[in-house]
Amino acid sequence: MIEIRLPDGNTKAFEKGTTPEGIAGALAPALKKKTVAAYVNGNLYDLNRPINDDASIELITKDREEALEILNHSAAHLLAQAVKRLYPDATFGVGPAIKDGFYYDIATKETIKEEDLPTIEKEMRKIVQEQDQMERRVVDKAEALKEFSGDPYKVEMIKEMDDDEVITIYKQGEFKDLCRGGHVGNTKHIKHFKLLSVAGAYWRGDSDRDMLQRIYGTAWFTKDDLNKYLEILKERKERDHRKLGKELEIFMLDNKAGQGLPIWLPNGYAVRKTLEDYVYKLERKHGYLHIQTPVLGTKELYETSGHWDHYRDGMFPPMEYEDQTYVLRPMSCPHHMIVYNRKLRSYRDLPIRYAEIVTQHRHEASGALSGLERVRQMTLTDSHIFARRDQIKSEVLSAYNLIQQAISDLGLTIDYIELALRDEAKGKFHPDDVLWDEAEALLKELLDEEKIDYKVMKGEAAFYGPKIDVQVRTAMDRVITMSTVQLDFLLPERFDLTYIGKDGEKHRPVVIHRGLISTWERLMSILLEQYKGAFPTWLAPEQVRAIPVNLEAHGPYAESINNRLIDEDLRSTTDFREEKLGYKIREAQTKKIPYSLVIGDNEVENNSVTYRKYGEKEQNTVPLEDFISMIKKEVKDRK
Ligand code: TSB
Ligand code: ZN
Repeated sequence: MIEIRLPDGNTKAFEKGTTPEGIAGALAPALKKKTVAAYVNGNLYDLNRPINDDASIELITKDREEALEILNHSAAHLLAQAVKRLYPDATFGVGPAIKDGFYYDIATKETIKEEDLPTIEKEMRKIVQEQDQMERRVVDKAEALKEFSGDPYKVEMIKEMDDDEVITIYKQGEFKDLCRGGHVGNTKHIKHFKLLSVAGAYWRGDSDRDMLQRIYGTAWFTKDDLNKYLEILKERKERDHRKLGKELEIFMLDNKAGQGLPIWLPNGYAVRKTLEDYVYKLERKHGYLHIQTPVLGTKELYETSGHWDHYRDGMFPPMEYEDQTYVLRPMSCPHHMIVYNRKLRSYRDLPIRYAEIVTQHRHEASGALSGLERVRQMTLTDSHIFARRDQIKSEVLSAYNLIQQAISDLGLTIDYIELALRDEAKGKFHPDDVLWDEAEALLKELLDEEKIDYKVMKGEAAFYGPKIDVQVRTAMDRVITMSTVQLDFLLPERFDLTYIGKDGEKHRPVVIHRGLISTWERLMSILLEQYKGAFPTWLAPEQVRAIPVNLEAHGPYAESINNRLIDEDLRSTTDFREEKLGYKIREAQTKKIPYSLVIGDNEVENNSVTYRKYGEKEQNTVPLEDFISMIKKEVKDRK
């Protein structure tokens, strides 16, 4: 017999070799049903793993977060087993649990397509019926290598393990997997699951290695939970900016035009232009000076800045032209340094805040590209602020406040702040530790003083300095870097920037890099998902569409309304197509236009409009002038 200590402090005697399942069952039948695995002396034990010595135990019940992870991890094994049955040549990479699901990376000769998933799922259900025990076995390295000799990816992982590492193999039916474990003990416990999608994934995330097929799935403890989750996924799909962007004709991507190089369509351009006007005005109010610099720069420029040494992976390859080598710029900072340096500066001139809507190009792995969210040509709401040291805090703070305001004007919310610091161990950054320490300490101090919570991200700094990254959570539940404030002592050195101080001596300014509301591309992806394509009036590509009931009788009045609205800086159109009125009204709704106007006799006679607001049932008739004031106020208030 062995003594098992329970979390309440009591101990109980059990047969040697009892399992977490056995213990749960002995305590209460209901508990057995709820238990998924256990911590035995703090170590994760499968539901069916024998306990051979005295121990303390903490059962993991279904209500705990890690229970779902254990279930999903077990489901990944189930998936692999089913795939191996259907595709006998399959070899396997890794198959972990992830948030709300699992995946497995698999290599097969025959490509696995989305249509194949139901067949695989059916095979998984068969295995569940078979009620296979998921048995754990400890092996040494030599044995592990022998067991997986047919699985090159597993062999690679085993070879990298320490010689004395405890290696475990899990076997269920005819299938075995290399795995650290934490399983539900028997395939019969995996009841409510679904395979979701298949995508390409490089082995070890390395684009120079094999491309495997990653099958995603999700597993839950109840049918209800599964259905709820599938409902959320459906909702997310409807919000997917790639889908909305196409339906609403915001942007397009075309492989012939180039991967990751989006084309902005008329509706997208209208929103982008509105945003640009908004940023321009906001920045002018806050003392920014707008400039425009080229998308191309000499390699020498980027050698001076350090981008060539530290950021080359993120750049397109250089091109030779006349006697020079040029690069597509990945960032605008070097140009802004040159603009600062064009004349002598005095301490009285600072701070100088150069702002630019910067088009730039970056190399992003093709697998990382995603709609507008991550692209290869992007246009950033950028700024570089040149300041004296005594101005750093107030400048960083006012940059941050402006970011806050812009995010709130757009109807978005900050999820959290990241403070990205260097990682000395990486050694990739500028060697001047004193400058780095000072820059990092300053940002920390500022966030602390302002009582702004933040997460420290070691190793995530830019090569030229630490940064504050503002994270926004999308409606698709992804966290994305939206805005950034970066403190830089390095580029001023590299470009030998100076100003003449009060003392008549030369001093070095600091540079604050600031991204206000990300790039138009990323921002648009977030806005589309946030609003499900139904933009608030101030941002809507088409704010008003005037539809005459009868072209001849009401067309001229509709046209005059349209012209009047355009003169008032509103984005208005008319629909004069030879289509049925009902069709036109419905289309204005599917295009999510905030105001559709139906113009008939009554309107012509009274110089009025009858409007219907997007998403509302009732119509209102008001004098034209009232309509104009109302909508203008709405735009002004950014409601
Ligand atoms: C703020 N030199 C600074 C600038 O002065 C800079 O470029 N910083 S950055 O590298 O962090 O990029 C600024 C912002 O661009 C990021 O915060 C992010 O919101 C956006 N961004 C970065 N890469 C991409 C991409 N591939 N696609 C779309 N947007 C991107
Ligand atoms: Zn910059």
